[in-house]
Parts: sequence; C-alpha cells; structure tokens
Amino acid sequence: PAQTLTYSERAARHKNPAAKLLLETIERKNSNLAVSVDVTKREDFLAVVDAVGPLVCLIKTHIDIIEDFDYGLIKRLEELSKKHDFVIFEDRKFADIGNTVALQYSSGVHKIASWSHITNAHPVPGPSIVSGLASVGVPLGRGLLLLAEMSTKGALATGSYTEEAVRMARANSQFVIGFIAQRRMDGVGLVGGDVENEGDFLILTPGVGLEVKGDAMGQQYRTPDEVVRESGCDVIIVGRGIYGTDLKDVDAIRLRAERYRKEGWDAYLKRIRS
Ligand code: 5IU
Repeated sequence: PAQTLTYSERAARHKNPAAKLLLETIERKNSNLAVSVDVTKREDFLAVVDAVGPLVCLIKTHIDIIEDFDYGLIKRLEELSKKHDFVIFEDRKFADIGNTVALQYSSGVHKIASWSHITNAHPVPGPSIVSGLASVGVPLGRGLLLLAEMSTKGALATGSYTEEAVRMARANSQFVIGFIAQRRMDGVGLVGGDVENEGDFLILTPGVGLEVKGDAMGQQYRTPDEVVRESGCDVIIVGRGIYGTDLKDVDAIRLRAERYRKEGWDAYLKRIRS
C-alpha cells in the first residue's frame, strides 16, 4: 500500500507529470507542506509566497480573490516557483458541465491551465467534468484532484458520494492524480475488488491547524500528525495557521511554516517506519 512507501518510490511509479513533479519535490525538499495563500493583494501574496517558498512542496492559490490581478502576477508566481522549487495548485473547484469547465480552465482572465500544475474539481456533475478538464489539461501535462471529502462541518461529500468520486478517479487515472480528502482512499468503493492493484492516489488535506480546532464559519482543524500518520494523507494544506493576521511579519510567517513543515515530515517518517 502507498502509505508505507517513500515519496520517491511512489514518484517512480507515477506516469502523470504533475504527480511525479509533486512527489519528487516533496522528497527533494523534505516537505509535505502546502501553504494556501488566501490573501487579496498582489504584493501581500508575493511576499508570503517568497517567505514560505523554500519550506513548501506546493503553493495553493485562489487566484480569483486577488483584487489587483493582472497577468504579470502569474509571471512573478512562476519565477518564484522556479526560484524556490514548488508546485502550483489553483484550488478552483470546478463544478460545471464538461464544455464549460474546459473554457473556465483554459480561458478567461486567469488562464489557469497555462500555469497551474494541479487543479481540482467537484465530482458532482459526473465523469464528464473529468473529460472536459482532461481535454485541456492532459496535453499540457497537468493533474486533477477530485474533491472526495471536505473539512467543513456538515459536508455532504460522504458515503456513496465519496465512493463514486474514487470510482471516477480510477476510471481516469492518467489525469486524476488523487483527491482532496481527510484520509486515504485505498479500496474505497471497490466491490469485491482487487485491493492489491489499487492505484496510487495522492491525498492532499486541508483543515490543518496546531493552535485552534476550527473557525467561526465551519472549518475544522486536525494536527499534521493526525492527518499524515493516523489518516495516511500525503500533503498537509495550511492557510491561516501560517500566514496569520499580520502579513508584514514575514519572519513569523517563515517560523510558523518551518514548524508545520517539521511536524508534517516527522509524521511521515513515523508512518513509513511503523
Ligand atoms: N479548503 C478547505 N477545506 C476543504 C477544501 C478546501 O479548507 O475541504 I476541498 C481550502 C479553503 C482554504 C484552505 O483555501 O483550504 C484552508 O485554509 P485555512 O487553513 O486558513 O483554514
């Protein structure tokens, strides 16, 4: 099972270029930390990315919340991605019919497919959302994550919905590289299935925090150890726990990022040695 292998052993088994890149980056940097940079001003965004860049495998963006966006920001982000060696994940959560999501992914102001190695989609429309996004993403070597679960209180993505999401991924595993989920999905929804030959899906997990258990809007946090060691997830995604409330204090941001990086990595080492 994937959760007892090292990240580099798994990188060698993946064909999708984005999955390979992410696993290799994790191993190279000894970091399974992703920072979600949910800030609304371009200069704040770039300052946080530059501060945490050396410590992360991946930067997660919500590019549509940037108030002073222009395409020059993407060039700066790509430069920082090369300088600090991190993967880019636009957390777009596509949810429309295939034809529409293909346009949203390739076009508009943001042209997500042209710069984001990884993006994600809700499985709610069924397999056509994957084929729509794949028509744009596969020729560019991109990877897709399906939202199999959410971190929020009362989330509807549970039970048979989650199982169907995993089946959709298995049917499209050249483009679907894994899930946003709260635990490993190995064998989920397999009926009398062949667990031995289960694909190796990456699990990226938001809802990670060390100081508090949640926020006032339904978010729920678990620790890196609960997420990586106990639940077998591969990447911890941390937003406010790292960038905090004072965006000017980049030293404090960097220190918090290092704390999460170490906790996430130690939890992984314990997992593969157990
Ligand atoms: N995010 C979640 N939970 C989910 C999914 C996405 O928190 O189930 I799917 C996003 C939302 C935000 C980031 O961009 O991950 C978490 O930010 P905080 O660590 O600040 O809560």
